[in-house]
Amino acid sequence: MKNKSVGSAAEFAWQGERRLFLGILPDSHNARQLSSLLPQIPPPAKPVAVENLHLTLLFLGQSTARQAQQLCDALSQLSLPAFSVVLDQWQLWPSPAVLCLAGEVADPGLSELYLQLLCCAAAVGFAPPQHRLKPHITLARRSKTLPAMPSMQLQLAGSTLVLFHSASTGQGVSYRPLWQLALTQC
Ligand code: 3AM
Repeated sequence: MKNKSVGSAAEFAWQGERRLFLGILPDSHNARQLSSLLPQIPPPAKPVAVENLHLTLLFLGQSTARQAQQLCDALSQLSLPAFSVVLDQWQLWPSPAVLCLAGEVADPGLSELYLQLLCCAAAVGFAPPQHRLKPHITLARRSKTLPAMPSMQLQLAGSTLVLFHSASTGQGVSYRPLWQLALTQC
């Protein structure tokens, strides 16, 4: 199957820099599963807005439009593998104070995809990540302790790579898809 990218030149026309990351959106079934968990998170943790739920593959940081365009052009030339991942561990990450549903990198497709993302990002000048990939979806911020949460096995299919803009708005952060690329099913 040929890769198909979606995104227009208009998406890459911003002035200055934007905060970007590459990731995956949950499909509608996953989104329903995750949505059912959000009301069960006790305060003071603040559940993430449903429309912001995502799995981060690679945080890129500040980027010009030109640099983002170069990255997307490079990624579009490749046959990037689709992957699956199971998220089934509730974890509290103390330093960012986030509650997440996490899993392990078990699918070789995910390892290969991540390596290709690292290579392309480095080639266009993005700094390397400071931590290894830990697949997770953040469900809440301002989490102080790990709450008792129902057991969950979220089977996530990574079939579309998304470039997100992490935008600060008056209502808080918003993760806006700028560009997408279909991943190749093996
Ligand atoms: O919600 P998650 O963890 O999936 O944690 C931040 C969030 O992902 C992560 O990028 C996503 C969008 O903001 N992030 C923010 N700053 C980061 C940094 N300096 C970072 N990841 C790595 N390094």
